[in-house]
Amino acid sequence: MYYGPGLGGKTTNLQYVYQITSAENKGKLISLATETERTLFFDFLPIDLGQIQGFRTRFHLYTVPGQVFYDSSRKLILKGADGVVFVADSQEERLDANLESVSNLAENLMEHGFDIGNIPYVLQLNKRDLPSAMPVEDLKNQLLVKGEPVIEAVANKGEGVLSTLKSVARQVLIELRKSA
Ligand SMILES: Nc1nc2c(ncn2[C@@H]2O[C@H](COP(=O)(O)OP(=O)(O)OP(=O)(O)O)[C@@H](O)[C@H]2O)c(=O)[nH]1
Ligand SMILES: [Mg+2]
Repeated sequence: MYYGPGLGGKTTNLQYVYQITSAENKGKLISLATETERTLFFDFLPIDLGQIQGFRTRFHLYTVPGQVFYDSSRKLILKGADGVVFVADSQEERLDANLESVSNLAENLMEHGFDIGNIPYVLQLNKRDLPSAMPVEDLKNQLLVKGEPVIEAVANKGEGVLSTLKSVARQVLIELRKSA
């Protein structure tokens, strides 16, 4: 599941994954959006990542709406999440929105009995191309929750998108193995 502040680039991550995945390995990309392309409820993309360590792996990718007032949608979708990608917007003027979204995530996870400290988790620092992007070290200081993998991205160009997905997928598989 892709979480993060509004306009941070969550939907863009899914669109890129959709674009580069061959037809036989993906289902439909379903987007429920407003007229202005803001996610209203969620985006959904089922994909097949092929064989990983002898497992045939299928993932259901979801994004949630980042806008603060859509919290009930976020809660509902978070309920079934096996892993979370936090898509941060690197621009300095979005720092507060990033921080608010991280604490909203931690709260909503807790409500479902999950611990942000245990769930597979990746921090994606998106929009690295923009002039007001904060230094990576500063963003890490502000946004890291537990020493999770950090991936720099320019999602609309596809940079960092796949490595983000692989990183969270790997963690999810490790968790599944533990419970198998
Ligand atoms: N310059 C730049 N623009 C980006 C990047 N990633 C996404 N965008 C643009 O940012 C805008 C918002 O991206 P979305 O993917 O719709 O953001 P979102 O997180 O899904 O937003 P909500 O659905 O409202 O939560 C779009 O115009 C994207 O093209 C990036 O790395 N750099
Ligand atoms: Mg969106």
